Amino acid sequence: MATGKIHWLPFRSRPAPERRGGFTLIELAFVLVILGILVSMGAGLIPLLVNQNKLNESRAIVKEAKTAIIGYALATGRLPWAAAGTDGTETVNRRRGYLPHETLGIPGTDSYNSPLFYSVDPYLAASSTIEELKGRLVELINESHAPGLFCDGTSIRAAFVVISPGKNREADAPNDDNNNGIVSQTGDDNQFAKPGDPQTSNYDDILDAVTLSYLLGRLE
Ligand SMILES: [Ca+2]
Ligand SMILES: [Ca+2]
Ligand SMILES: [Ca+2]
Repeated sequence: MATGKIHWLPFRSRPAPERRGGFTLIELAFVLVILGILVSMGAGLIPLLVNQNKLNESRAIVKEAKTAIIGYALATGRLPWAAAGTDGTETVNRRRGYLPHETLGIPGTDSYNSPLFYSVDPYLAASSTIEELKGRLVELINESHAPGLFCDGTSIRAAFVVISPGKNREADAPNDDNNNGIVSQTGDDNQFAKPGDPQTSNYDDILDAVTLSYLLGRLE
């Protein structure tokens, strides 16, 4: 080119843009968009996983409380009364309230750090020996003594229920009838939700129950 003349290269031999093994801007942009979509999908999953984890944790806590109460019945011949306060000490003649966790020697809060609730058939808390407790369970089962605690309307007759108020940190109907967010001695009745009722926008409590016949089986 020292002569300054223009030398036209034949069209065929014009050098093609070289590939150097990297990405073009278009390719990079495309990859970034896909990555962005994947990251946002992953980020969206995190709260769901945290929710599920908390739910499972509270379910396990409620189940452990249930096991501890059965152990208490085996050791003392009666079920504990409910606790009037969150200190978890049972209050004689109290059939609905907080879990008597101090009396049971177990933790009293769920994974949301709310106190657990508890309700008991009073006939079973007023017993004093295993034999008496078994006799009372038989009377409640054959209804020679009126059952005092139900789940799912009146279709399940329970010895006791343990309730975590769940994510909204308040007991929901039908576990709370007077709408004060707690399981109350007065103002709430003796009918509770069905164990394992699905979580909805209105109901997120985690309830577990021990039926009369199950407890009788465990005492025999
Ligand atoms: Ca709730
Ligand atoms: Ca109720
Ligand atoms: Ca209430």
